[in-house]
Amino acid sequence: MTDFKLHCFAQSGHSYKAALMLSLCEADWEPVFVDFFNGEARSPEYQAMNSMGEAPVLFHGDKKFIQSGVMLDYLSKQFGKLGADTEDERLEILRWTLWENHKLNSFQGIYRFMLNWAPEAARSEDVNKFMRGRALGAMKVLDQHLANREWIAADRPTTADVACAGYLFYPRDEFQWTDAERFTHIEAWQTRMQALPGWKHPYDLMPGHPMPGATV
Ligand SMILES: N[C@@H](CCC(=O)N[C@@H](CS)C(=O)NCC(=O)O)C(=O)O
Repeated sequence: MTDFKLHCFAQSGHSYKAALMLSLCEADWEPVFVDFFNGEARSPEYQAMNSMGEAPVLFHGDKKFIQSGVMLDYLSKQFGKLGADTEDERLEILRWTLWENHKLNSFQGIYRFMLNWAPEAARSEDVNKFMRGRALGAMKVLDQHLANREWIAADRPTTADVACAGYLFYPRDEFQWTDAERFTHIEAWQTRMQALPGWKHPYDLMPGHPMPGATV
């Protein structure tokens, strides 16, 4: 039996943060597929596990963790990896983890969902345009932050880097980014992330890709 079980699905950038952290920590873990696109997260059974109705959910023995930022903090302490060395670093990691959850990954995730997978009746060009602008705005903030530094919150990788990775490694065509919409400092940071031992692409870490009949 594995030490950790992560309820997740391949397209979930919020789940990817936890899956990537487990992989970087060389944890003994297994994914448990959440059939999100068929409504599993809204089922009474799922909501009994997570009243917030979200993926991911992480189990470690009889301990349960909800919210990716909580998982990263817990795993960092469990494995003694990617954590803060000082109080200033701890606060800087917290700053970027709160921000990615509110802006960077939230806007990218909702924009990509609306674009590719929202039910026909919920689709809206106006919503897509708005969310696209917000996502690009957040990516620009991160890009500028990375202009003169290698890692997000310290002089080495921390959970802030794992947290911000959420949606950034998914294929560009899933967001319909144009060739002009490139962020060179983020791309250089992605190359550094990919060089970390244990780094894997979200579609190689979590189940559910490709979706049956998927166009992206
Ligand atoms: N703040 C949460 C966000 C999790 C989240 O929004 N997950 C998506 C899937 S990627 C979800 O379950 N959404 C369902 C909903 O918003 O109702 C975290 O960081 O864990």
